[in-house]
Parts: sequence; C-alpha cells; structure tokens
Amino acid sequence: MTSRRSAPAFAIIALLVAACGPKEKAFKIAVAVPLTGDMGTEGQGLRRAVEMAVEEANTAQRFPYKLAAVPFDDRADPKEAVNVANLIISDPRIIAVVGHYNSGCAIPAAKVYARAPVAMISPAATNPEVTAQQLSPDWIGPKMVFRVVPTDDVQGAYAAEFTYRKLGKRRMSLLHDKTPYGQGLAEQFKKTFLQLGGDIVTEDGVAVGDKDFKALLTKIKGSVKKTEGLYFGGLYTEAGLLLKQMRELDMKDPFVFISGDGSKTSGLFEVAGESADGAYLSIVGVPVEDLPSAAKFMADYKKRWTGSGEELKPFDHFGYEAARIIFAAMEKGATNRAQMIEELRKTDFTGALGLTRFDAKGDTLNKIVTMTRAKSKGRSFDSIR
Ligand code: ABU
Repeated sequence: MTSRRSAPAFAIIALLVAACGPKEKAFKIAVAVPLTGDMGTEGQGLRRAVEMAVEEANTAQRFPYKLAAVPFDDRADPKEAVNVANLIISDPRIIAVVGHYNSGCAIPAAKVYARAPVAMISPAATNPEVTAQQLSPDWIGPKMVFRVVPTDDVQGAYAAEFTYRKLGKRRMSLLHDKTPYGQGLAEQFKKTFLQLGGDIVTEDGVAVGDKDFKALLTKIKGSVKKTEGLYFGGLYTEAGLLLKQMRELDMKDPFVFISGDGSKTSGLFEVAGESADGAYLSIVGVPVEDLPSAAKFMADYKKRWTGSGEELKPFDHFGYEAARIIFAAMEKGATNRAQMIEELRKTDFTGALGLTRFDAKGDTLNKIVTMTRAKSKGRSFDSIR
C-alpha cells in the first residue's frame, strides 16, 4: 500500500529535480523597496513592474536560463535597507538589484552593494548623493550605482523657477521632513529661489510620522513678511496632512502648496481628500501616459495586474525599465556580477523611457522634470505646459 502511493509522488519529485535541480542555471534580480507601511503602496508597484519584466523574459525564453524577481522589504527604513542589502549580497544567484525607492535607504544600501560588489539601479531615489557618493575617495568598491530617474538638483531648481517665474511668487516658506530626499529637495528649491531674487520667509523641519502641523502652519500663515506659499520636501503622507490642515486654516488660493515626486501619488488624495485640489507636484521625467514609448508597458501592466490596489504607481515604468536594462546587459553576455557592472556602464538602451544612457556618475542623461497640478475630481494630476 505504501509503495503504491509513493510511486507517483516519487516520479513527480524526480521530474522536479530534473527540471529545477541544482545544475539548472537561474539568475535572480533583487527588488529592494518598501513593501509595507505608508510607502508600501509605491514599492509594491515597483515589485509588480519588475516581476512583469521577468515573466515576459521567461515566457519569451529570452535566455538559456530562468530569471526570478526576488522582493525584499526595506520598509523605507535606512537600517532595514542595510539589513536587506546584506541579505542580498550573500545570495550569489542575485546578479543585480533594482532599488531602493527612498534616497535615505539607497545611500547606505549602496555602500553594502559596493562591498560585494553587485550593481544597483534605483528606479526612484532622487537625492544626488545616491550616485555621487561613489566618486568619493572613501568609496569602497567600483562604480556600480546607477539610476534611471533625474535628480533633485534638477527637480528642486525646476520647482523654484516655476514658482518664481510662472506663478510669480516672491516670498515662500520652506518645510522638509529631515530625510536626505526631503531636505535635499527643499535646499535645492531654496538655493535657486534665492538666486532668482525670491525670499525664503520661514524654514522648518518636521519628522516622518508627525501628524499635527497646525501650530507650524499657523506660524507660517502669520509670518510678518507675508509668505505666499509653502514648498514641502517630503512624501505624500505628510504632504496630504499638511494640505488638509492648511485648508482648515483657510490657507488656499492664492496661497500655493508645492512639493515633489514623493508626494505625487494617488495616496495624496487618500490622505488629503478634496484638500489636495490645486497642489503643485513636480515629477521626474514625462508623465507615463504622455510617453508613446511606454504605451505598451501601460497596456501590458493593466492586463497583468488587475486586482484591487494593483493600479500603476508613479515609478513603475522606471522599475520595469531598470529590469530591462539589466536583461540587455545579460544579453550582451553578463552572467556574473562583475560583468553586469561592466555592461551597465555601457548602457545604450531604448525602451519604455526612450533612450537611456548613464553619465560618469551612473545617472541617466534624461533630465526632464514636469510640473503637475492635483485635481481632486477624478483624482488626477494634470501636466502644466
Ligand atoms: N524621489 C521620490 C522618492 C523618494 C526619495 O528619493 O527618497
């Protein structure tokens, strides 16, 4: 009786061993992003995008080996990002990393990847230091950090020019969340706004997770120099709460709220509701829906991910492109970490983002930034031309 039952099971195991045994070649791409917490929605989108790219490559039998996307949750926490990076470098089957989302995570995690070394392509972290740190004489390892999004020196300067020239504002208040991303973006805004002749009336920092900004906003509203708007460097949760409390304090048009790519996501409407209406949010790159080269990606994504909460998130096309840039390097013969780094430096890839090439720092040569405006009806972000 025992032998009759175990015979088919035995055959199945033998087949599985033959199909997936240790001799079969397989490579993994790590997707190191926040998968839980407030930023989990953004990271889950990136995971879906990279998984889709991997599925496409496997289905098309593009390589004589299998690929797998392996998600790692850094929880948007720099310490956890370092833990995750150490796990990643200890798995020799991981040939490259798509990550991290937060600049505050990408900066320390990159130092761990440099020790391995294993290449990392960030699809979202925009603080210049993410890549610039690898030019430092203290950098331990080769140059192996790349990113497919423009940086905050471009984004912050663009927002300041927009505020000064297009909106005609001369006196702004500055607020940031004290993270490398939020503070860096706000500082770049300030630098350019002052250069243009504008005045920064108040300047403050808040913490990620703070909920009550009423006292701070009351101070800003009552500033002697009469501020005309608030520039916020930070992420959507705090941006949404700020907008909600600003409206409660009657801080609305012509008083402006301006923030960056970390706040431009559907989550802003979930936090702020109708109070999000009229907020200006810059984004890196061109809105994905305006990119003809990304039309197929968008259609395929919609087809592949249709469940609730699985809608396209703002950085997904960047994650998809990062994975496909890694595959292009594999196609050119990169089958180990060192070859991958070498090939990525020579990237000349045309895909959903158009043409991607990296400069000596590892940054994309695409430097486009777009300003959008939140519209609560329909929960959209309209590009401003
Ligand atoms: N660039 C938006 C994602 C946040 C960050 O860079 O930290």
